[in-house]
Amino acid sequence: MANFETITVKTDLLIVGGGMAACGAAVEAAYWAKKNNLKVTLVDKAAMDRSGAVAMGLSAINQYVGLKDGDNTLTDYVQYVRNDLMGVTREDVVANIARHVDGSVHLFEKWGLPIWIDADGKYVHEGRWQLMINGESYKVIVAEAAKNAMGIDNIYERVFITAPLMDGDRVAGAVGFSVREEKFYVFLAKAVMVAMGGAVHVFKPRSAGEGLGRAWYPPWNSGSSAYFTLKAGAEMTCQEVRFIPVRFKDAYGPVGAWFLLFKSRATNGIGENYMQTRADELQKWVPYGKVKPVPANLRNWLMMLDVMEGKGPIFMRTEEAIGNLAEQYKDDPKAYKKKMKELESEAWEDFLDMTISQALLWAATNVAPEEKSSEIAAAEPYFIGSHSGASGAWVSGPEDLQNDKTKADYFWGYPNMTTVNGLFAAGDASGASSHKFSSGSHAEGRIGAKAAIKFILDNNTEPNVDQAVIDGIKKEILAPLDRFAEFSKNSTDPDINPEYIRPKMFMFRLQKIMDEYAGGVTAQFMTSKAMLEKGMSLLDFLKEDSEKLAAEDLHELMRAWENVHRMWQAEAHVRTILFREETRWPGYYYRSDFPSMKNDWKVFANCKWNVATGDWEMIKRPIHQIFA
Ligand code: SFD
Ligand code: AMP
Repeated sequence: MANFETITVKTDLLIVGGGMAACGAAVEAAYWAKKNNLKVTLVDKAAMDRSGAVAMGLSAINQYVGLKDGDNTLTDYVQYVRNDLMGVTREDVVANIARHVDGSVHLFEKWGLPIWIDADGKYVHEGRWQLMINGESYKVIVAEAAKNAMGIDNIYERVFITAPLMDGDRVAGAVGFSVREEKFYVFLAKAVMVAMGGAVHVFKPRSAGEGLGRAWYPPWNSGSSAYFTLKAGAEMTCQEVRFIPVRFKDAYGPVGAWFLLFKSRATNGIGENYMQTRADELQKWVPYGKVKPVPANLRNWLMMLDVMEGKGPIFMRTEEAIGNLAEQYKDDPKAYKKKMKELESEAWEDFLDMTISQALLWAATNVAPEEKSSEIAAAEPYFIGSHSGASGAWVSGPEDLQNDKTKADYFWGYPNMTTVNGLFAAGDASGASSHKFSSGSHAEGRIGAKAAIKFILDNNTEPNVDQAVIDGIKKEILAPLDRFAEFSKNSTDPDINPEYIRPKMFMFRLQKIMDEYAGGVTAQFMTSKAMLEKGMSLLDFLKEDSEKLAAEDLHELMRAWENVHRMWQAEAHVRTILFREETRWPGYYYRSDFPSMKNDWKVFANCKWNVATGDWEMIKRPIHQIFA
């Protein structure tokens, strides 16, 4: 039997994850912990310098409110998020992030991140809320500050956090294993900050064959945040609000810079602009159909209607946009040439900063963006609470932003604490607070970590976990290695074996179920009660077979558990789409049996897995408007 050495680490605050939210949490927690003589420990499955969504870098900071400069107010930002999410948002949590996000951006700049500056010394905006950056080293810069604050001895890299540890109704730490050495880790903590990102590859991606695995969001964000919080018994919110990003087709290059900075149009196969030809459709989704900017899912929806009518492909008119921007220099050949070179290099840098594979695809297919349009398409669904989706844990808001009506529903003592004592969440891990992106996730990590330190000071008792429980979990986590060792010689091809299923095949099966029954690309993002119920019954079989996962080595053991985490994210999603009997975000998913938005569904659809019974509970929570 696989019997790894067990390493036990005792700490006060445990931060699981090493991405944007975790780096924010690290900087803030280290500051307050030092003042109070507490210990903070951080665990990342990868190396913090390049882990998480910002691994390749980014070309914009998507949340900057500019509060001090008087550019915008908190109300402006809350209205933007509320409208984009068709009314479903926690205004207290959104505003709390928005009032702190500029501070994170200024820290990034201080730490060395180059933010574009115009001739007047002002930040160059991509759009109203977005700043342009030279962001290839964004993550390295943010991680360096976190590491300096924490001290390298308090950071564990390449340790995959597998599950929570509980002490009654309070979190007591986490367990995981090294992906490089035969070591099993037990972290005992008085509070835990969950910041393990969102979930990718729950649905079948568009990429196949030689491009297999390519996705917009990082494939290594595999639903660990959702699994961890669900298994700890935390209430979850917006599990139905997946994000379908429209991206450059096949290499998933982002479109924001093209639409906002380059002011590009997208047109269909016969040259029509669906935002104009389909404008009437927006009336069906009022009040959100008439707000500006048009909500992301409705922009998707108008495009999808064209595609469903066979009017594809859809093109980003890069050549037209670049031509328009250079037009005013036309009479001066030298200035025109210079402007064209500048626009060309900005176009390439946009991808080289954050989605290098899109630049590679352009090079491989002889695309010069100033000459030729590029195809865009709606990608497969992602679970990401920080971008234009909203899935995550249901967390307490801050006390000072509550009113008489909201306090009982939205506040329980510590900002960003989930419904489980001592368990905090930020970034993709916390729900109903979309549009925080990289900068807002960092700010939310800071908010949550400060509150977590306060929680520890108010509840400063040692966690108590039964050794027999830890022994049982260790056995369960390492079991896939034993299964492979015992049975792999029973067949000539170790991939095909009646005794077990390997993680890759398991993932394909999960993705096929989700794609076909829960409204993936193949189903044109459409589903219904009957489809979801059939999908759920197939997920039940998959769950049974998850006990037969086998792993040849440590890397595959990680793959095995990543897919168990994805499966839980999938189940929370299917159950919640089934629960919400309406279509609220048609460009994210469409319920063919409930094809319109309904007033009585203007609520949060929450869910909770009962730790004692294993049953799921579905809960409606009220949406309170706090800002004008
Ligand atoms: O253009 C475990 N994002 C963008 N944000 C912006 O501000 N500007 C942009 O330009 C953005 N765009 C963009 C973005 C992301 C990507 C991939 C692309 C383009 C191509 C979004 C942000 O990146 C995102 O909002 C934040 O990064 C979210 O922060 P956070 O902390 O919630 O997630 P993370 O950074 O991915 O970190 C997750 C961490 O968890 C670790 N981890 N550790 C231990 N055990 C486990 N089991 C774990 N599972 C995961 C990871 O290693 C990582 O450290 S654009 O498209 O809009
Ligand atoms: P994306 O590259 O699609 O992730 O977009 C980056 C940022 O620009 C996000 O804040 C998006 O919500 C926003 N955005 C992208 N396209 C548009 C658009 N057509 N209109 C308004 N905002 C957009």
